Amino acid sequence: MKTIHAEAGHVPFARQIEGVVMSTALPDIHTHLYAPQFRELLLWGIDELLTYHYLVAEVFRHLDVPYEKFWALSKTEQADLIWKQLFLEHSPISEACRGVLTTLHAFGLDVKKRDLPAIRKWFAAQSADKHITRCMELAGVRKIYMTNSPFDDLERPVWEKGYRRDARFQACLRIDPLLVNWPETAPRLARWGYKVKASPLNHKTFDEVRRFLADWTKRMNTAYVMVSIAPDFVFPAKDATSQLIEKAVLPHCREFGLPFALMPGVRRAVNPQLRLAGDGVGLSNLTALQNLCAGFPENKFMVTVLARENQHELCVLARKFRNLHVFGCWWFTNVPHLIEEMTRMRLELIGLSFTPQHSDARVLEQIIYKWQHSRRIIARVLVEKYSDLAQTGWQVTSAEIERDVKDLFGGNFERFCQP
Ligand code: HDL
Ligand code: ZN
Repeated sequence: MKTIHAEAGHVPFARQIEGVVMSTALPDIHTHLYAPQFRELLLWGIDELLTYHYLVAEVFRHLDVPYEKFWALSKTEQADLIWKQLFLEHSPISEACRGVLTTLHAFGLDVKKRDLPAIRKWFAAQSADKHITRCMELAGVRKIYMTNSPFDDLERPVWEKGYRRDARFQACLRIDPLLVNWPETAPRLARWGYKVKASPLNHKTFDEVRRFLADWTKRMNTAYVMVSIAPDFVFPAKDATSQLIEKAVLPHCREFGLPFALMPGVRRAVNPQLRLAGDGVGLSNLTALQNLCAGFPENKFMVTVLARENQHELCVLARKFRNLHVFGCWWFTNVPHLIEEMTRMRLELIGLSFTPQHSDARVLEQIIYKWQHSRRIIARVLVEKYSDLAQTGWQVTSAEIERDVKDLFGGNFERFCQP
């Protein structure tokens, strides 16, 4: 078995690790992308890239026009404004700006020409289905996990009509309205034929919510059940969120052998005038997560938290509970400095037993930059960690590096999902 010697300055060692990390194909376990059958729900192309809500938030820092004036512009006009402000009048230094350029460069487009009309022309010549495969190849993504909501009025009809599976895409059941807005969601379930009552919550309602979850789990063949939740989420508690989790969602996930994907820390609509770009972050009390993992050892929890300040405690909880799988650098933590800090912390505290990243891509081509940027950082941290190992005289083989990277890039997650 070939052993890699990590003497100082032994270039192949670092090169070898980088090569494995940059080339290992992986499942992207949380995105907002859709199979082409969902038609306009799948966003792609330069104007979608430029009007990504991350860039909308950033452009308003340079604009003093009323929010409504911006929203009244066409998608192309919004993209032109963002290109002018964030790329031409100020260097595109932010991670979201840089990401657009990384993506264009990966397609072989010459960004130094700064020729937006020419870029638009190139995208206009692409065909969606071939473009999907090309983006996945450039990103090294072998499967795209979608975010699928029965509560989305555009998406639900596609499922009810019957969606012809696309092997490149995996459905994931997203249930935020059920858990964070029960009073408004209960009447919707009732309209759909589920005998639920908004209040008082009783066994009949819990059973009917489970029937709803079972119907959609089977219709979607979902990989997990996911919710994003506010920083003030407490468990256990008498409120609808906690009661529905305890008496409907967790029993459902046990029955179907599904992970419950919990994403705490989002403060929705802190600035509603920014629309999708208006959400913020708050420090979560992870005692709720500790109580869930301890109280329901038969349930599997896959968790990513939004506040940087919660990351260390999440790693410590993962050391205590093997039914907790840590994943990704979510949203506001998906920036180089924090990806490096979080990946290093996780490797040092929980070894190789986690999934370092997901893209959260909303626009198809984003998987290219989100994965290229993250792979480089993860490779850099792994080179350092394997070098630390080599200082002890331990010699890691290339097969072991490939095994470890495959585990980080999908292997751990896919084993965690197995019923
Ligand atoms: O709730 C979520 O899944 C978040 O990822 C939000 O969709 C957020 O708007 C986002 O796109 N973050 O990257
Ligand atoms: Zn997301």
